[in-house]
Amino acid sequence: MSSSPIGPAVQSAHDSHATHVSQARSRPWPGVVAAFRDRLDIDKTATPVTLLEGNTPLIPAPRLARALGGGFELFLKYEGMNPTGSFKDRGMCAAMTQAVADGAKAVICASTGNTAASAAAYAARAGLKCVVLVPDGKIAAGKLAGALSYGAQVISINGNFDAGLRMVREATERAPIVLVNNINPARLQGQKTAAFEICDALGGAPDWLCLPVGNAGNITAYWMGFTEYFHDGLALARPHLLGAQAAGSAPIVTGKVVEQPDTVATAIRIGNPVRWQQALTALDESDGHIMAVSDQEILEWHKKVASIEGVFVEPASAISLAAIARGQREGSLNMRAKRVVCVMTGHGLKDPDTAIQGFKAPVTIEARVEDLLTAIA
Ligand code: AN7
Repeated sequence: MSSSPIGPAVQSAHDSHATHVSQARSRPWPGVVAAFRDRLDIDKTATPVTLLEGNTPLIPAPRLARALGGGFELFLKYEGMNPTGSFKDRGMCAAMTQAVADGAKAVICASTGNTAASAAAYAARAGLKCVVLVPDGKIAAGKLAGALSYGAQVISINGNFDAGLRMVREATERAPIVLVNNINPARLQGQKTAAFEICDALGGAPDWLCLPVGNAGNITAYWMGFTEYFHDGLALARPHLLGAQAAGSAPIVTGKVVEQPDTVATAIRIGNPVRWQQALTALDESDGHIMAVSDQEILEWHKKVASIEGVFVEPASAISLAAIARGQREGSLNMRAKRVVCVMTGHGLKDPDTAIQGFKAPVTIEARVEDLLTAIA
């Protein structure tokens, strides 16, 4: 028997290694529509429009858990690893699959950035025209670069996300163009698959699922996913939901529409969430909690998740960590002995400017090794 460097050490090592490899090769990940087809309420016969999104890492984060007070188990669901760098790809592949099945020729959305990039990519994949409305000057560089590169028509408006959404809703009533914001139910169908993946990976639901809340589509979709697995006996319980909003854009926390939302986390600069009511229902049914944190706290944890665990996320994605830190400190949350999943919704490369602003410029030295040895801190 030839020896295999990575095969199992016990009997018939060669055979079981070969079986393992051939299975992995014969069943590549097919993307979320094909992987969860039976569970998605979209056209069952449609050919998926996919970039093989989903199947993202659930990364154990023990050092970060200690930095957050310790005594609990923490995992990061790294949704920034999706093809366009955010969780939006899960919903967008479902929405685009349905749109193509319905004979659409063009799609449109308003966006703080990630939805725009995702819509643009999946429209390119499907051969559809794509129009995206973004708030002037308030979109992170990586998102704009994506939307432009994928070939969307990018229109900047003198107004925020909420104004953009009102415009695209009306435009789709007057022109033959499909809306792919999360008002589109197929979006939530795709996004709920993240809850399935987490349950599959953990062998059940976590105790807490923590995430940023902007338009509240994701929290609604997660709750749908956990609830479906629970009702079908694939998870014995459902998690508590912890939602987090930026203090300057916290309509659900304060119970009031925010006319001029403001936060460094531009992804969630949203003052009147579409899925507000469903978010309240999910928070209530899960016996969950929603809280607001300052931009300073967001930026603190944005840095820490990267420097402590090597997971680089965009500012909005760090907000649930800031919320846990504050909740533990103030005594409003008790994570002791719990299994906690924080959703890292977008990749750090989406917003390089905010990341760089948090640091002094690197020192420059002459190209001499003596100078290097002196400079090493
Ligand atoms: C990184 O792209 O609304 O509560 O237009 O990009 O489902 O809105 C983005 C939202 C969290 C909030 N994290 O999710 C858009 C947009 C990141 C995001 C959210 C967004 P929802």
